[in-house]
Amino acid sequence: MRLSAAQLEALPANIARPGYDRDARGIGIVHFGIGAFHRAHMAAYTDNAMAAGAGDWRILGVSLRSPAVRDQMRLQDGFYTLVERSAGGSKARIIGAVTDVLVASEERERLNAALAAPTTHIASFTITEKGYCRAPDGSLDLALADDHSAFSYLAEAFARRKAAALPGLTLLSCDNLAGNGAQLKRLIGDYLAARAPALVDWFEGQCTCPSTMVDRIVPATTDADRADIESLIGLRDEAAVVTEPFSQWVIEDDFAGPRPAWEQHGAQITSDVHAYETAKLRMLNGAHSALAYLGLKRGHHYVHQAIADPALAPLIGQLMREEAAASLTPAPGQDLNAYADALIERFNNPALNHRLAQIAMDGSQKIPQRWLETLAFHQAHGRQCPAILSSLAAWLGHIRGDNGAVDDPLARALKAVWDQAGTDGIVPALFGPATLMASGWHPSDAEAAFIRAAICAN
Ligand code: CS2
Repeated sequence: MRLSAAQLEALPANIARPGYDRDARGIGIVHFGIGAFHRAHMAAYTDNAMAAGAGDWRILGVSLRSPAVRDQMRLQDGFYTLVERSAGGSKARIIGAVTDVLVASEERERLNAALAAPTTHIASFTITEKGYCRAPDGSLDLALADDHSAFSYLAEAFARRKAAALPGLTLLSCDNLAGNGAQLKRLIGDYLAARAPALVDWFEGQCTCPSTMVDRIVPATTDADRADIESLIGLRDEAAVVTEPFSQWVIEDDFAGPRPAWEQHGAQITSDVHAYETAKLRMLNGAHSALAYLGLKRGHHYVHQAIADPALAPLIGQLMREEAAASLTPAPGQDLNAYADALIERFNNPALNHRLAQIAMDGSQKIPQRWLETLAFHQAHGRQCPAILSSLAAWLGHIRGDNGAVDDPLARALKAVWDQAGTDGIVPALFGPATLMASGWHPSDAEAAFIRAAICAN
């Protein structure tokens, strides 16, 4: 039997279910990119907020193209199980915050109407790094930002809201980009300037784009997880998500209109998220990517295996503490050493089975904010970062194809650079000025030599 509204009564008594009358609540949020991360993070905070008080904050989930999540969730009336897993065991609850999921390209008008509804106040995003359609220099790539990108749907909705004299929206990026709100704002501005210039002033005057730091480790759900959850709840749940007990959300206090009382359920609303965001990107995500490429090379499959490898653990410690943390200015009360300790403990969670291959995906979109900014900082102070440079060498091996097929929007282009430049030329050919991975970090001869030696040592 499948989990659905009609089956909630059949759940075992120890499985918590939404503590509010869902049908009495309206939609206040449209969320783009309704993958496992959103379901384990923002949707759970929103579910808690609705259980604790009034508020029409149900979420309409949007997939830009893939019907997979829609097909899983529609049959279940949007309900799904959220399981927190640690060495101590599993804790499951049912989340009801998501009303429905639609595929944008199939239900364009319905999406448009939802975004333009007076009751909708927030459009939020977990569309992954590549969903932002950025060119290597960070500007909007208009060829990527086509009619099926989030930008195009937003522009249509803005036109309707403006015509109806409705207030703007809060556009909430929950992706792992540096200054994610500021980037979203700039990219939407670029899109409108090119495609709908009459909306630029309205957007700038009416909408806001708070930056956020989002953190929860959410491995892709496997068939084994679904079987396990079926035995836990007694119902089949195709949309279940598995996560760690830890969760963190820091949000810049810059909303265009009302919002759920997320801060009463663990979120921090602050005037400045920068220190948290950069620490998370450079320390957690930076270490994650290093574990992925170095770990795959050493034959590991999961994060907890890679972090337990004595050949990798010291290097990860060095990357987090001596390279990433040393590049940061902590906020008052932010203890980066304690943060590194906590991250190592989370990486060690043996119950999560977080696949390195999942983290290794889309490296071209991830490593600028995870590694290259740290490299640039230290280079400016005359220092080298051996742990990051070793990780970069492992990534170069990865995109050459050393670990098998490469899942990255730039996979072909990166391979072409490799084929042309070879080991001797790959660093300047990929990271030099006006190259695919050009950034604020300009590799010195010594850094290039370090990476080359690390590639050859393998
Ligand atoms: C990971 C992140 O897949 C990846 O690249 O580094 O998804 C990471 O698990 C989350 O950002 C943790 O909050």
